Amino acid sequence: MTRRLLAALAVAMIPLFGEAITSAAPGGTSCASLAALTIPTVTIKSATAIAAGPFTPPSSAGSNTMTLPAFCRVEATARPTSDSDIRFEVWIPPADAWNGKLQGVGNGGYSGAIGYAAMAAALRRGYAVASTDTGHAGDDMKFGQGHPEKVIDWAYRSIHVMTEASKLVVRNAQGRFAERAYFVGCSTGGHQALSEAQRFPDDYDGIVAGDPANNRIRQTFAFLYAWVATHTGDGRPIIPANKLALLTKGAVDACDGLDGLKDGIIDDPRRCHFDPSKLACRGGADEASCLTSAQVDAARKMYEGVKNPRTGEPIYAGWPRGSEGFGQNAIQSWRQYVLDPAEPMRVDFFRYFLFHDPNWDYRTIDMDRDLAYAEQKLAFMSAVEKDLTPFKKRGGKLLMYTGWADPVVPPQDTVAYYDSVAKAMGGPEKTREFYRLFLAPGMGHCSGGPGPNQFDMLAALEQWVEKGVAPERVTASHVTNGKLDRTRPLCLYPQVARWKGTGSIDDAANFSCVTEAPTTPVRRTTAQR
Ligand SMILES: [Ca+2]
Repeated sequence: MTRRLLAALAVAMIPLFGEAITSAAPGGTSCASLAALTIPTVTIKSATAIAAGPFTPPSSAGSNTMTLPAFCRVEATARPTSDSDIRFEVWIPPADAWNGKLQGVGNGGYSGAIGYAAMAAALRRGYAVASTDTGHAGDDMKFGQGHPEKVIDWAYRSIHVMTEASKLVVRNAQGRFAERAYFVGCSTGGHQALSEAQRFPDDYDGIVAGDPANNRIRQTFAFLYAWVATHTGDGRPIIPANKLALLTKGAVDACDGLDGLKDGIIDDPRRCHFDPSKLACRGGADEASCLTSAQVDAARKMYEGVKNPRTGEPIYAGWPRGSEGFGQNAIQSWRQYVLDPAEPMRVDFFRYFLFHDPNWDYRTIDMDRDLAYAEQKLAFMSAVEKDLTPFKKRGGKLLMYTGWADPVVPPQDTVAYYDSVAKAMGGPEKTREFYRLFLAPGMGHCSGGPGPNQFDMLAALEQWVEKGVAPERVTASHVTNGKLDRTRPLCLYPQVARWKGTGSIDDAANFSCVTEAPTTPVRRTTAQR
């Protein structure tokens, strides 16, 4: 009785102190006073109550004005080492709008920028949300020169320190810890997601890892390989941009029907063996409608992927058929990460992170010796640990997805990582108890593509973590010019979506998730024959 009375009085008194909008929560600390919070190695720069309405993030983020509900904005810097400068923000809804949960959001590329758009999306769902610039500003890699601790901050430490500090900030704002913590990221965010599950299993209850660039070192070697394979000795692209769509059309024409449905989508590129020589020009001509032998050769190398020159072993998966050029933007093709750059993408990894030589010549690469060196020197840059026992034991749930037409992170590497975890964790059944993979046919890098590519993995994960309902299928939508024109189920790997034979092929309800025979026939012993 007395406590209720005090609580009522406290609420009634708030306006007298002018804290009606600055208070994050009854029972918590007012927003403004969060600035006085002390967390080891963390400096809080500001804590500001933001009223509902338009909010413009700092100009360096290149973000537009967004319309947001009211929140408490906390800006902070973490310095886990003397060379660290990890900026992060925590946005906290008012108590009555808070869903009781915290969300950490991931980054893209080497992006030294806070992800305001992702923060906004989380805030609108009622989450308290945190994002970091990963410890440096800007997308280039020169920050690593002479700053090994900053490379570690980028690779995995920044997300962890952001997460630990954010939990305390939210606790002080609301008067209690968040009941659940989720991490959501794609691309580098997917790398960060897997890194968290592997390195810091206590950080998050649920994790969404999209199109993960977690096999970072090998992916960087693959970028170099791909650039050299697709450029002339003097650095000009061998395949012109306007022939990429031709390649995709050739691949789709050859493989669309393999899944039993001619719908413009290659369901599983592993089953597609389209050879670009099918598009070869006759008699050595170079025309817009066909490929020269050099162009055929370059495309083959992209599909094939980088191999160890000494042993012949694959180093990293090749790019999937269907990823060559399926849209207008450079990111919807091989252009952005392979053909357009004047030098191999991420060549500064070698210059500033690995060899400490700004003049290092990528043509001197030895894919055998240099890869071994990189994986010894910078092992922490990848997140490829197969044993996820600690994450599973603490009850963590991990949802991973990727686009089968991803032109940036070849999806076969993502599948290979999942399979390697399943093997290490006692098989597919035991792995599905805490870690599930969903493949999106015809989806590009994190979004876009001819296949359905919009879905809500976080909602599926919330059901799993909070209600124990593990996702079997997730409905994905395809939108053209703002109009929904197709839905399909994304199926729990290794299942695939198959049309039931009746009804619209643009309606997910008419599809079942089924198990098909493996792509590689199982070898039988003589006795079994
Ligand atoms: Ca098809």
